[in-house]
Order: sequence, then C-alpha cells, then structure tokens
Amino acid sequence: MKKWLSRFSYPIDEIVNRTVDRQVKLAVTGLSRSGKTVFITSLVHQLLHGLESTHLPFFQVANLGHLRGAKMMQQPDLHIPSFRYDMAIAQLGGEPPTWPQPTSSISEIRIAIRYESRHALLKHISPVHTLYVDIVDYPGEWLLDLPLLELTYEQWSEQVAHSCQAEPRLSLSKEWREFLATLDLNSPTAAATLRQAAELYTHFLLCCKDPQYGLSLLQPGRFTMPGDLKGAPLLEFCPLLEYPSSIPRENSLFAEMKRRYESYKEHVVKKFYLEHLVSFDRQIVLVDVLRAFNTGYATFADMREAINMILKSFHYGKSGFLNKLFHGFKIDKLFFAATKADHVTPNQLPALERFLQQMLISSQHHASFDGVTTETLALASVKCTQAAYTTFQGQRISCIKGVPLDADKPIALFPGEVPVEIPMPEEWVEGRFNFIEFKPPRLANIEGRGLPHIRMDRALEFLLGDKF
Ligand SMILES: Nc1nc2c(ncn2[C@@H]2O[C@H](COP(=O)(O)OP(=O)(O)O)[C@@H](O)[C@H]2O)c(=O)[nH]1
Ligand SMILES: [Mg+2]
Repeated sequence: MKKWLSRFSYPIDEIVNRTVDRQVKLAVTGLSRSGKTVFITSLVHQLLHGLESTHLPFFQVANLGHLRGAKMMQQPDLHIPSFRYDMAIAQLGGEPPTWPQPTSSISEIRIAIRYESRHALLKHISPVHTLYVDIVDYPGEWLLDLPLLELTYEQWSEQVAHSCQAEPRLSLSKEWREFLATLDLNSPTAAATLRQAAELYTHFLLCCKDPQYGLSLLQPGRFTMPGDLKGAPLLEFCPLLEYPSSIPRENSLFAEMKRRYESYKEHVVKKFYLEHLVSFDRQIVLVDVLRAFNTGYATFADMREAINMILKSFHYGKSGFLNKLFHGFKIDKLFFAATKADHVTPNQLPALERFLQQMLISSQHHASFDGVTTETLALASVKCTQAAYTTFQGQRISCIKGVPLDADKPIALFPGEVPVEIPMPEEWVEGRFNFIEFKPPRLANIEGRGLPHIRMDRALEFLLGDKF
C-alpha cells in the first residue's frame, strides 16, 4: 500500500496517469429505507477490501488478481455533503452492531481504484491505472418531482384529487380537504393560510408514508424529504381540489398557489437536475420489494406506480423528455436491485429478481430501446441471515436464521415464498408473507475483510467491470 501511495506524489506519474485515468459517477437512489446508505457502505467496503478477492468471485478485476488497491479520496464536489462512510462502518462494527442512522439528503463519496489494465495500448502507456468512482446518494423521493415538470398546476391538482377518492388517501386527507373547503380561492391570500394548507397537506403525505400504509407516490418529494429546504417558504403551497368559480384574480389564493408551484418546479426541481443529474454516468435504483409484500397490494401497487413514473420520465436516451428540457444526459447503464435479499431463503433469489423485473417491465423496455444496458438483481448489501433447514410434517424445508431487530437470540423462520408472478389483488392475504427485519451480524474483523453480502460482486461487475 505504501508504494501505492507514493505513486500519487510524483507529478510526472500523475500527468501520465491523468491521460489514461478515468472517472465514473454512480448515482444511487431509492425510496427512503430502501437500503441506499447500507448499499453504498457495503460497496465501498467491498472495494477497499478487494485485494482479499475471495469474497468477490464475480468481480473480474479482483478475481483475476488485477486489482492493486482502492482508497478513499477527497470528493470532487465540495458543495455536496460527504457520505459518512466512517460513521456507518463504526456503527456496523460496533458492539453490538447497529444499522447506520437514516439519512435524508444528498451526499457523495470518491474512491480511487488502482488496477493493471488488460488493454494492450493502456498497458504500454503505464502498467497501472486509476479509476475514480464517485458515488452519489440521493433520496428517491426527490425523483418523484420529475413528472411535475410536465404537469401544469391544474393537471397536478387533478391527479391528487383523483387519488384522494380512494382509500387510504380518502380518510388520511380528510383534515386537509376540510380545511381547503373553508377557503375562498378567489380572495386575496394571507401567508398564514398558505402555510397552514401546506402543513396539513404535508401531514397527510407523512401519514401516507407511515409504515402502516407504506405509500410511495407522494408529491412533491421535498414535502416528505425536505433536505436543506426544511421550513423554506418555497415549500408553502399545496394542490387545490377545485377551481375558483370565476377567473382567478392576480392576487388570489389560487393564483398564489399556482405561482408557488411553478416556482418550486423552477427553483427546486430543475435546479436539482441541472446541478446533479447531468453529471451521472450510471444510475442504481434500489427497491425494497419485501416491504410491499408485508403491507399488501395497495402498498405494492403504489410503489410500482411511483417507480415506473420516475423511470418513465427520467431520461435514459435521446427520446426522454428530460433531454428535451436539459441537454447532456449520458446515463449508459441502469441497475435495479431488490435489496435485503437475505430476508428470503437462497432458493428464492431468482423469484425475487423475476418479481422486480415484472414490476419494472415497462421502464426496462424504454431503457433498452434507448440503448441503455439494464440489469436486475436481488442482493443483500450486508447479509444478516444464514441458510438453515427445518423439518415440518416429515418434509425438509429451507429457512433462514438470524437475530430479529427486536430480539437478542437468533431464530429460524420460513419467511414465505416469493411469488413468481404478481399475485391478483385478492391473493395478497394477510400473513402470507413474514419478512421481518434483522440485526446486522456481529463481525469479529470488520477491518480485515469485506462485509458479508449476497451478490454485491455481481453488482460491482455490472457497474464497473467494463471500466478496467
Ligand atoms: N437484512 C438486511 N437489512 C438491510 C440491508 N440493507 C438495509 N437494511 C435495512 O434497511 C434499513 C434502511 O437502510 P438504509 O440504507 O438506511 O436505507 P436508506 O434510507 O435508503 O438509506 C436498515 O436500517 C436495515 O434495517 C441488508 O442488506 N440486509
Ligand atoms: Mg440513507
């Protein structure tokens, strides 16, 4: 490693390297609790420990012995908060180990990977090269704002009004709707009224998001995940459920709400895309499919609609609408992962993958059509369970063994079978699935070898394999 470090200090080496060094920016997104922080922590940990390649059989550069080492570097964008890898590892390696703190904003980390090139020309220039991997973590909720760019205030309001006609949104939106009903949409507006309407609407969205309902399609995304906009007047508006009876006046409540909606699109949504999205090379979308199984069909259907809505409007090629708005999108690989695959028995992994593929099928077609390479995997960033067997009525049944989040001793359980096809709404019966959360494993030597995982090596190969 010493020799490795010293190479960085020779300017001439640096100049030669720069001509062949490459950079790749990976964007990791997914709805909150989908496993982004744990995924990035594990990805970085696997790379930093890549020299002990036995834990990464499918990551070719490591497996073929071409990896020289990896190191964390100063991130390139100083205005973005740093991804707190050190804190996450301290928690996972604690006694007892705990899951990293939830995060609610954007962050970035840079890893430099040194490797021996396979390409004859590159070998000729220099035997060892560096690949800089920048990883950006951002809330999937913010992506839910993408479709708003195509919607007028009236069209968006209509969509929300429509979704509030069915349960559970009908009941959960009651207080907000009743407040709106007391307002005169054509009268001049008071700041306090706007604030109260926005607060009640936000409360409604947060109730929808509660694990009991687990709904995902909640717009605007910053209302539930404000990041650094918490408390900003930019977020003080909401959709309206009806139009004013006469043409709205310039200073009316309706006109002000509409103005703020447009301002949100301009100053929050577009700004985010211009600042960040244009620089992404590869996009990773994490999905906690098992959460939907546990909660039921409504949660699943809502999650599917939210993810497909995001991906449909996302640009993955020339025909995407974002490319018409902003030029220069260059994403060439799209990776979907069903996270927490250690919650199912190993023989269920293919079913979990197939299920996610089915969930995203229309988006994947769009992406392939646009020339983007896609991959779907079921993975566990940190494997918390072991495969085990039990006998039931004389039959050998495969199950998993791990320590539940709310217990101290391991249990063996059969969590339920992942369906190969998406079940009909009436087939999502209560108790069919029992995917519980687990404590992270106790690791005697977290600094000595890569975190236990399922298929992180395949993820690395898809995301980075072609760069070496
Ligand atoms: N068993 C298991 N649980 C996981 C894994 N990854 C995440 N989790 C669980 O999911 C929770 C949310 O993960 P986190 O990465 O913080 O989600 P984020 O909000 O998308 O960043 C964690 O606290 C863990 O309980 C995994 O690989 N295996
Ligand atoms: Mg996080």
